[in-house]
Amino acid sequence: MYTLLSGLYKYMFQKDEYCILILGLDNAGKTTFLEQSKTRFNKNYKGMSLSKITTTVGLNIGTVDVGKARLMFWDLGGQEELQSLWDKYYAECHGVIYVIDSTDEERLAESKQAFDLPLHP
Ligand SMILES: Nc1nc2c(ncn2[C@@H]2O[C@H](COP(=O)(O)OP(=O)(O)OP(=O)(O)O)[C@@H](O)[C@H]2O)c(=O)[nH]1
Ligand SMILES: [Mg+2]
Repeated sequence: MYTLLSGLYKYMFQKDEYCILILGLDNAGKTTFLEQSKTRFNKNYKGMSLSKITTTVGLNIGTVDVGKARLMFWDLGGQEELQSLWDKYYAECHGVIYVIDSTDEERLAESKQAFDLPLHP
């Protein structure tokens, strides 16, 4: 009976969790995108001032609830020396968002190169 009730409770109230990686070069706008998404989708979330966002060293995690789904965003640092860490997270994630600064034409080729980084399973 307990199993039945807890199963019903989970079905009714627990959200499906998905992990989404946010990748892209440093300065592409990954953390800004995540802050904007949290502000837009999470009621009562007072977003931090966008001008206070500094470069990400390591990992920045943000959660956004959309309908019955809970999206856990993993926003990784995009600096060159941090890019080798990206593939450590692929196995754990359900999806990837790759952010490109479309106004930074000089770095488009570099961005493609980082996107094409070989995987090291
Ligand atoms: N005008 C404009 N500026 C933006 C936009 N998105 C980000 N920026 C600015 O670009 C700079 C870098 O943004 P971040 O969100 O820190 O970039 P990031 O990809 O997280 O960088 P790393 O953490 O170093 O990998 C900041 O000064 C932002 O304010 C945008 O859509 N428009
Ligand atoms: Mg960042």
